[in-house]
Amino acid sequence: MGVLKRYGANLPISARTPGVNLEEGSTPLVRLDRIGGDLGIELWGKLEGCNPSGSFKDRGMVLAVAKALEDGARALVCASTGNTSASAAAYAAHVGAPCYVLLPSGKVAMGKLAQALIYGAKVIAVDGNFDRALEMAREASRKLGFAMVNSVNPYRLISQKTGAWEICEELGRAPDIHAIPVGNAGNISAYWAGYKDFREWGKISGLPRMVGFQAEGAAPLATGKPCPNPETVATAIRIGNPVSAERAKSAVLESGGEFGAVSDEEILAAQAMLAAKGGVFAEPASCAALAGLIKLRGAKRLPEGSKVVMVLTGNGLKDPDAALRQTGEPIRIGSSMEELLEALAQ
Ligand code: AN7
Repeated sequence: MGVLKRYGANLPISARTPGVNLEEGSTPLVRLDRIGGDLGIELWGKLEGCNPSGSFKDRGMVLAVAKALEDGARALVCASTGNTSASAAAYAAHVGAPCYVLLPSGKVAMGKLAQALIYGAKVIAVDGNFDRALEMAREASRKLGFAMVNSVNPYRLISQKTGAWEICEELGRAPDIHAIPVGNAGNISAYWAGYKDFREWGKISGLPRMVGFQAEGAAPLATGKPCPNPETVATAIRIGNPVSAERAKSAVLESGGEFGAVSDEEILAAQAMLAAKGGVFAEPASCAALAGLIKLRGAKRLPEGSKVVMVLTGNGLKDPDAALRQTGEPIRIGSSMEELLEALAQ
């Protein structure tokens, strides 16, 4: 029914807020017993790739865009590693607003670039990384009076809390551990705030430990050191200077959780495992969460039998190149049955 309909009573909307709706949210929470069995835990995946533009960004974008319309904004602007731009462009198209997106040139997965373009946004490829593109987008929004729809926009994170609310409603409690990839650090902050809301409202009693995973080449929070030149196969989280760093640190500290870093190899291995043992195809950045859980298990720091939810933030179809680089080729044959039988017997 869309996030604003399902949770409107708990979101800052009024009679003047337009009812934007792409039927985002209410995403599947899937129990992954084969992988959970390997890790000695009860593992659930929140399939945020099932949102209309294929990532969790839609949850926050719907409110950010509704508020921008309510405030009479002339246009939307964002910088993005890909998913924010796809989401902003989709909602802008749906409501008929102009949209400008700044992308780090050559570092955005093909599917996301295709989305921003086909939804009709004006796409600008910046010869710089995401962090620089974000500075430029912020300045442009100030100069030109456009609504900034990155997670510096407070409505984004408020509405992203709905992911945590859905998990608690479905499980009837909070998980023991909440695992999530971290880039600009907005989503981990939003989930923590969402869990705390539910406890405050008396709907759950316990809170999860928040564990956030970054890619080794872009891990300012895991290492505690700035990262001026982030690099990783998980381009969605190729971010060196997270905007919500302080909020995310509080989430980890208050919840007794931790940040961790995983290598590109570990991320890709987790992606293959999730697909081949779970039937779920998530993009590399999303798989940093599973890679992190595998690492915790290896270090004997994943308590046996824990109830664990990982947020699979984006759809694997957005970045088929990354998957194809690690899979084999199909077996090629002619059109005879002999060749087919031979291939099937291999
Ligand atoms: C699939 O689109 O920052 O820690 O510009 O696309 O809340 O930033 C994307 C981030 C995880 C990290 N997984 O979330 C953007 C952008 C996927 C993502 C993250 C992103 P945050």
